[in-house]
Amino acid sequence: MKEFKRYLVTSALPYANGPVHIGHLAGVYIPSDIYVRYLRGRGADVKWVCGSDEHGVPITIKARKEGVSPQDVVDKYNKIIKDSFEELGISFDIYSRTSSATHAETASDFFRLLYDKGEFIEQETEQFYDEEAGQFLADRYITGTCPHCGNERAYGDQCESCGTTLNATDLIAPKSAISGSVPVLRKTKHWFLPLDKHESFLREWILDGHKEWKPNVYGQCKSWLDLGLQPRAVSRDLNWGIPVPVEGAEGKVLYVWFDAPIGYISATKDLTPDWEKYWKDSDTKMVHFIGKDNIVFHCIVFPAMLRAHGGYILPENVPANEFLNLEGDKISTSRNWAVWLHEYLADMPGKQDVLRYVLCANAPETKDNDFTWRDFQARNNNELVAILGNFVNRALVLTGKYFDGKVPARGPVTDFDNEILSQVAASKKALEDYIEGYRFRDALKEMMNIARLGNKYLADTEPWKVYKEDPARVATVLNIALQITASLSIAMEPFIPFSAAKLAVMLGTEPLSWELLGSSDILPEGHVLGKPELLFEKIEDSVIEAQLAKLEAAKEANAAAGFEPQPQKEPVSYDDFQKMDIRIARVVEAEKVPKTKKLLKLTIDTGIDKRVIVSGIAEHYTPEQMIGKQILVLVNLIPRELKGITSQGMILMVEDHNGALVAVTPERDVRQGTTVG
Ligand code: B3M
Ligand code: ZN
Repeated sequence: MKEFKRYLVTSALPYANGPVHIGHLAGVYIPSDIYVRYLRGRGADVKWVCGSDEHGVPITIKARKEGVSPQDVVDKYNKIIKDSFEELGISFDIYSRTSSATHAETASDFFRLLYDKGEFIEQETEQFYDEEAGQFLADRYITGTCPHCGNERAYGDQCESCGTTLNATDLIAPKSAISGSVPVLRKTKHWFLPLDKHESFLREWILDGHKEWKPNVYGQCKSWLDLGLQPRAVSRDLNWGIPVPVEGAEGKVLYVWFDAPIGYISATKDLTPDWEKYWKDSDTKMVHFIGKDNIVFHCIVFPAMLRAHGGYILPENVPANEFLNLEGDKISTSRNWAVWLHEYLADMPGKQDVLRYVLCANAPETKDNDFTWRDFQARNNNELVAILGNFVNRALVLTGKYFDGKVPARGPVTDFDNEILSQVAASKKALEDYIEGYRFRDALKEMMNIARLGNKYLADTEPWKVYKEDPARVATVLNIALQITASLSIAMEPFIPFSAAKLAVMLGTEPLSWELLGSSDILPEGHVLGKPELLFEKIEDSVIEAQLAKLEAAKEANAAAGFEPQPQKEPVSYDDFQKMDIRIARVVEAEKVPKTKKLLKLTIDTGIDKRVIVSGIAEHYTPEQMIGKQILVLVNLIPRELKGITSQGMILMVEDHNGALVAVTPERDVRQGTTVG
């Protein structure tokens, strides 16, 4: 394996159009913070850069919605994000912004160099243009009817109702979201990066050269490459972003995904005058931490850009994570289904490490994973408090009690002592392998194993029982327990740095270097310890219930906000209404229609006859739930054939806000056959 002289670590630049939530943290920022803290602990030459991504269409949409300028939006969220990261102990060397002057210049020069080298293709395309607003429309700015499901509020890039990806030109009756006018197609010129030109290089570099990448990352790259790469537009018609630095490009800016990764370079420039060493010297190991939705940009597009430019190194690894869900549901900003970092910090003061711990323990490293508040509570109470906190507390309190808070002398050691000490020593290598292999969950478990070993050691040696008879043996035991505690404080630092710092104070040491981990002589005899305090406290049910209530409220607010009653239909006469024979009937038999998921076959008593109705409610009602129920039925609906069964009528149902069907029934039982009117 190649030895590197220094590291450059990057973490995805959060869009400055909203705060950061636990999904971002578990996917990107906690793992990268662990990685970098570990490297620093080893004394490595490492620079870690991040910053906010302040361009792109979503920011302009948000600004328009809130009636403020895009600059206002990014200023607001840049501050919220930066402050909350800092409070959580996310220890970037720099948190920059893509609206900085350095970045504008860097990105602009980058584009210009590629342009001058002939690395772009210039092409005219047709794009929707809003004549009233006098501007081209990004796909998100166009709404219309979805050609697949008829949803009248589909966007030019996607229908959120049926989930289909669309082109703006697919929409039926497109409308500009800016002025409401009907947009027209107009020719516009753009610059494209011909990814196809870099395809064979990328194939070799990734598919042959980086088989060690995580399977999810490697697999995604392979499927992109196997599909064949196409030229990608790197400019947009938009008035928010970095102007395309070419004549005749008025009103055009760099595509946000072109300038954002260059933000890593700009941030490094702002961090150190030595930036070129980190970007251009092949002795530098560059690692990009990202979420899975960013893989193509970091593994394919950005490397192609760097290569087209020349002189830059490429990433050694891109350990992208999958997604974190919340209480079984996809995290969603628009539905406010998230735990927002800034709110967590306000609600749970002093509990940064609990969140860090739980998110690392549940990090979606190989597959999507779920965060639940109950699990959060259990991990705090059963792991941090009961295992880690308990061991540290016993070691320190017993030393205070028997040896006046000074590290006692170590006498002869037993085989068991040696066995425990060598297991702690072995943890160092295991931790290193896990962290360097981006397996942070396993690394966290290994750290906890040190505490588990400590507990086992105290439970087996029982110093509190032995002290009276054999204080010298207890001195040895506590000396060893304290050495383990000191090792633990080193191992904790990357994961739970606040508690590690607190523990260092209790041990009366400065933060200790990684190399000491596992040593049995970290604390000399007679060393004076600090005052023991609890590292973690139990989290009560009420705290968890408050968080769950908050989520429930979000769900309800959503349901209320998302509900848009259908507009009133065309007027009908009373005679028209009278034509519909709606009556009370009772379900007498019910069974599932074989080989279907949705259909129930119901036999109903209509008062005039017994008849069969086939109804698409099997996912909402079991046959047993339907039998005996009084329902409303439109009995004179023209019969139709469903799965070979003639269905004579329709049962009246409504759909609730979760899409579940609810039967409409009379408020109390009435005679079968009674008509509604
Ligand atoms: N802002 C997208 C995201 O947060 C984007 C990352 C840029 S990294 C150069 O998912
Ligand atoms: Zn649709």
